[in-house]
Amino acid sequence: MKNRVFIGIGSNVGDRIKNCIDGIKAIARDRRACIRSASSFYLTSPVSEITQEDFVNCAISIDWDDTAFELLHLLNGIEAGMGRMRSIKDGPRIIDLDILLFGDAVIDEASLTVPHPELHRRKFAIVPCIEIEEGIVHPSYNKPLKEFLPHINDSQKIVLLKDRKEVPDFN
Ligand code: PH2
Ligand code: MG
Ligand code: MG
Repeated sequence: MKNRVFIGIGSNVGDRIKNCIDGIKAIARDRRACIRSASSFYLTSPVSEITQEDFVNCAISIDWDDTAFELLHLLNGIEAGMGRMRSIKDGPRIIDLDILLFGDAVIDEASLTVPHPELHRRKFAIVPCIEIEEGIVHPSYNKPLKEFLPHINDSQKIVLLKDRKEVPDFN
């Protein structure tokens, strides 16, 4: 069965835009994935205790024809293939591919929590998702994702870097 999935993408090491694009292309190459939409690319301040470079963040929606755990396995493999080390929590990374929403599934397992546990607290994750689907609902709270934005601290900076109209078609 196919599920509509939102994946958050981030990079703050090396050529950050290229890393995000390479990550999306690698997802698109898997036959179980069909890319539906990509957001604009944003420059975002790190949400972390650790001093580090700003991130480039974006999101994609895909139709995924397998389980959430198989998708996690694919994303972990792509991250490793792009040279990501098992990095310190919230530290710098070449590429980060996170399952933000998996249809309206709520999963709470040791290896996977869906929706992403920080999604509703992070502007850099919410803004690209609602750009793709304005009314998208957070299934754990049964509340539109956009309604979390006014509660997020102004210290989280996010600026448009590359409009989605200039983002290549990934299929
Ligand atoms: N990812 C993190 C921690 N902090 N901050 C920004 N701006 N963007 C990220 O992708 C990000 C972060 C952990 O995955
Ligand atoms: Mg992450
Ligand atoms: Mg991650």
